Formats: sequence, C-alpha cells, structure tokens
Amino acid sequence: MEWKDLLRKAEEVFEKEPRLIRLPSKGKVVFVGDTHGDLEAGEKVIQRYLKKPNHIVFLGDYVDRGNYSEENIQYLVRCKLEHPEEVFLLAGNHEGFMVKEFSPANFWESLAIEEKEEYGRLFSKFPIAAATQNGILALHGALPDLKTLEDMNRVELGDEHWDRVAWGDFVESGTDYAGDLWGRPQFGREYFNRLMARYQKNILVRSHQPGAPLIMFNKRCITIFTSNVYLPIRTIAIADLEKDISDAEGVVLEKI
Ligand SMILES: [Mn+2]
Repeated sequence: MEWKDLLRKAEEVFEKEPRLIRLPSKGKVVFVGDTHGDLEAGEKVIQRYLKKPNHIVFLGDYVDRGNYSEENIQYLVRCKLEHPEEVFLLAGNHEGFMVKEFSPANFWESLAIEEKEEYGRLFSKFPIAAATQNGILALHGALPDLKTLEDMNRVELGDEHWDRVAWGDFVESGTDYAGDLWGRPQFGREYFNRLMARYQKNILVRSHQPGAPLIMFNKRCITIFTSNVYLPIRTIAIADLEKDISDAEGVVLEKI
C-alpha cells in the first residue's frame, strides 16, 4: 500500500476512537514508551506480546530522533489496521508538530508539505489516554486538570489540556505547578495526587521524560522509555488487567 493510502485508511480507524481508550478487564496490557524512530522496539513488543486477549498501548512519540521514523510509524499504523481492538497508539508531543513546533525535528523537517499535512491530520485523530478498570491511567506526559476523566474526550489538539498531556513533565517536588522549562510545563507531587484522586486511578504509566526516575510519588507514577536512541535499555510495563493494582509493585517492568 502506498503511504498516502495507508494513512488515509488509518484515519478512518482513528476517527472512530474516542480520545480516552477504556481497556477491558481481560488478559494483560503492555505499555510501550517513546519509540522515537527505533523500529526494532515496536517489532519486538508486537512479536512477543500481541496475542489474545492482550492489549498493547504505545504512549506516543513515534517519530524524530531515531533513524527509522517513517518506517516506525508506518509499521505501527499497519499493526493498528490489522489489530484495531488490541493495539492502541496514543499521541505524544512529537505527533503534535503541526500545532506546537519544536526543534530538532528530523522527521518533520524531512517531509514535503503534502506529507506533513497528511501525517499531521492522521496524528490529530490519535487518542491521548488509556484507562483500565483496575486502577491504571496511561498517557504521554502529564495529567490534564479536567473535571472528570471522561472530559479527556473533549480535549482538542493544541489546547491547554493537550499541552499538559503531550508536553508535561513531573518533578520530585511537593508543589503543584512548578513552572515551565523550555515549553515543557512542570508539575509536582501535590498536582499528581490531586488529579489522581479526582480521576480515581491508582497509578499513572507515562513516558516522554527519559531523565525522570522510573518510579515516583509513592510508587504511583511510572515513567518508561522504550527507544534505544537516548538510553541503551528499552523498558516496557506489563500489567495484569484481571487483578487490582494499587501501586508500581503490581506492574512488571521488563527490559527488551
Ligand atoms: Mn515526548
């Protein structure tokens, strides 16, 4: 399939998905952090874990940094088309280049205008979060400050909530909002606790911040990175959807 047909076909599938994915309580869920042009990362996860009734949730940032951005996103989009109910691709900040530019952006900068628009339109339809019925919330960066979790479905590409989800960092301070660092809003423990209580979730699985501690906030915040671009070790998080999960100890962190 030509790239444009692939993207157009995928758009139809993503258009039907809500911004907030609700996972069923069956089997296991595998969370994959930023892959950033590391095609082999996604291939390994799909080969090892894509079997019923498992679900695989990619946490965004498929392009830029690594050498195989286009191959990586096209591979993952094909997996989505083949397994729409098992594979989920959330949006990261690198999928939002059309609304908030950044540099360096080797993938985006390599594209012709038409390609940019096609990829931009496809990515604008990606979901932004996934929730399980046993206490897990997953997204790319930080939590948005919404009235209810369901309001995730009303977040628009490029709005203030999207900005927190796609660009937000967590820092190990007690504060609420901890300022802005190069366009990345920073949030502390108070903010985390307040919103996790509001959304009634026990743990957050996220990516985006390769320098963040793997586990933060009383073992309730897990940050994984699954690209070999910055770190030689790729980490994924696996959770059993049929058991209650109260903190990071209920999640298996695996190196691939
Ligand atoms: Mn990111």
